[in-house]
Amino acid sequence: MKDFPRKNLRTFGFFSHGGAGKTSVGEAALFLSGANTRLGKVMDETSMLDYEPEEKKRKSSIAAATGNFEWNKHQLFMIDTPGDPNFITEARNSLRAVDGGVFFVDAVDGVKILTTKLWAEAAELGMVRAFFVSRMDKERADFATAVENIEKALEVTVCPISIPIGKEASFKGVVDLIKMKAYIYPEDGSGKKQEQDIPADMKDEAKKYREKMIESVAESKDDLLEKYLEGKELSAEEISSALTAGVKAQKVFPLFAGSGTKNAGVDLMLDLIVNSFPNPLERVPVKGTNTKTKSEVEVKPDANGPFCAFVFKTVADPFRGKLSLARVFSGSQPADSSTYNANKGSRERIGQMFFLNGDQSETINPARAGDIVAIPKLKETQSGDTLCVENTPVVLPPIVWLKPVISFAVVPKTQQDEEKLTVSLARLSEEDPTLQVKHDHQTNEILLSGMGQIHIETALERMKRKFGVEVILKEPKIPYMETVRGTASAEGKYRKQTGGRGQFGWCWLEVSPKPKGAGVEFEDAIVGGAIPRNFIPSVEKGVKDALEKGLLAGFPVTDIKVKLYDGKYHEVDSSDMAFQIAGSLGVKAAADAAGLILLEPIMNVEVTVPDQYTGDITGDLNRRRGRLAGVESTGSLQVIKAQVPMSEMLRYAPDLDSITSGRGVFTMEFSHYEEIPPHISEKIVAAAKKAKEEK
Ligand SMILES: Nc1nc2c(ncn2[C@@H]2O[C@H](COP(=O)(O)OP(=O)(O)OP(=O)(O)O)[C@@H](O)[C@H]2O)c(=O)[nH]1
Ligand SMILES: [Mg+2]
Repeated sequence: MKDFPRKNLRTFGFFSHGGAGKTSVGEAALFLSGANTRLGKVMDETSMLDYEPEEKKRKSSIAAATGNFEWNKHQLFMIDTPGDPNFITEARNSLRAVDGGVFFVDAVDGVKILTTKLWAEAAELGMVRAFFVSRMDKERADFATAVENIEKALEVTVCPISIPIGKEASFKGVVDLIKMKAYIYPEDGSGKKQEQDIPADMKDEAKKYREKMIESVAESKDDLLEKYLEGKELSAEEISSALTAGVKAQKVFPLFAGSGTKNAGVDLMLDLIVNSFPNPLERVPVKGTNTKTKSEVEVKPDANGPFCAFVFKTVADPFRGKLSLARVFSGSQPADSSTYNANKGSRERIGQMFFLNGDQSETINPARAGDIVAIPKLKETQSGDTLCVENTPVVLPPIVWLKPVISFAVVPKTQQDEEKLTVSLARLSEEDPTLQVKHDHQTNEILLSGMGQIHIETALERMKRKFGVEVILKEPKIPYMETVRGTASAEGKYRKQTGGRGQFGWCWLEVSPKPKGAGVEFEDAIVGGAIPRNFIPSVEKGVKDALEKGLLAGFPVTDIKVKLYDGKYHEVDSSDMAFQIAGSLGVKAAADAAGLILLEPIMNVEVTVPDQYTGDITGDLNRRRGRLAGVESTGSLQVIKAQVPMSEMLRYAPDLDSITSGRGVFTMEFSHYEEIPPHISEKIVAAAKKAKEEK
């Protein structure tokens, strides 16, 4: 790559829900610019951006990929992000690395929730934004409906710059509304367009959209608006300069039409990025905190300022080791040097640095403001950390990781797999902290939690490919608990006389319920030495072991108080073991008398869907024994909040998908334990009994 002045740099990302055509347009850009010698295709597994084997297999992106190419004497850093909710973290974090965003809308499907969420996050970051209405050649593609849909769903007015000529199989090209010219793109995907006059049957439509464009552009420029209202013609230059000002002020949102696979209309969008997106020194300053003075600071985009870069992604590469992807916001950093991680408070050694084009790398030195670079082998740095100069230590806002919504138990396939499993899972979760690993002591399972089943499955495929570790995926056991309903007392008596020395332990216990979440309490209320001091811990151990193993269906007993208030002993035959057994028998008898019940984990669930699905969702949550906590609306979306038992939510993701045709998303986290209704509890107890007998 040539050495470009900073003002000739642009960074941007592609964002939207899955399948809207981002990667395909990214491939068209790489091909048009000469960064790729052919037009890569997602479907043929020839995409440079979807290069990971798991992406090729699924024919969709699972990770953010960078492209780095030249366009009109400018250097463009492009990030193509995945749109599947399973990998939404990759898109959210990429928002932090770019100065502009192109939001993709499928001409067939319109805007989906994920796009709405990313749009809102981009707005909060003060990012300039544009739209690309893609897949114009698909059956049922409809440009006018897509535009209407965008304006309603995102509550914006768009500024159309190009509109399609024809649609579905007869889609041929686009009309450039600034120059008022038609461009016809050849079928071969070369992108070598032919300029023509606007077809006669499209003149009215082009005029209508041009008016919409001028109204949008002129809105923020009074003199232009006046001239337009007086009916005077505006020149292409006047429109372009107002457009650029409006885009940079985040008041104008240009919109393009086209197709990635046909390589049509993509060049116009790249022209706009070069002409109207800010260069890295013009972007809004990023806010951070100086860790020395604890004061808020602004990191100005200054090429000569102190070095400051944000790590937005980490890749565990089996060959290159760990790669940290960072966006430089200020200053520069040479290779073979050291930098400072302000989050960890430690120095990091930097060897080489790279630009990435798909999985191809190009060494660069130094890294400068605006660059998106890959840095290998940083020791302590994680995604979300800030690299900077030690005497001006700045921490940029860390990444707010989404909480996982689904858990599976993983079982190593072989002994060899078992040995490498913990380390490999740790590396996966370093790469992607929305994957969480937990050892559940109660069920003795290794739990892997993530954003969805596909998220977990692809992570495990990656683990197999990168580290050679294989596992079997199982639904996790629900961590039920047991407790007592009332207060009751009973004796626990253990006596054995088998010639010689016997066994003797005798205790009286009272059990009573404790408040939710209080756990287990053991009280020693023995007076007058009914049981000698040294045997009281034995009773306690017997009681606690029995509670841990469960008294009803093999689940730990909680929220219970056990009081030891009387007992008997024998000078010769009493022993630690005898009192442990007495304790366990006593607590079982007392708990039986007090009434044992099963508790189940209840989750806080939040489902976000377009209006029309609200009824279906609340009905479905009802059937899952959910309790509705409220419905809030934000724009055209409804957020439904409910508390639902965990056992009813294990397979929620695919069900939500089928109810809403993929237009719903949800989050879920643990809330509290609650008593299970008797008819369900009976089944769990019977199953536990059966399992015990079979053992
Ligand atoms: N006919 C037609 N198909 C397209 C077009 N763009 C993309 N496709 C197809 O639509 C599917 C999705 O396209 P992608 O480019 O992978 O979409 P994406 O937005 O990157 O999807 P994710 O990576 O899952 O977020 C693929 O099968 C493409 O071949 C287009 O303009 N016309
Ligand atoms: Mg993609």
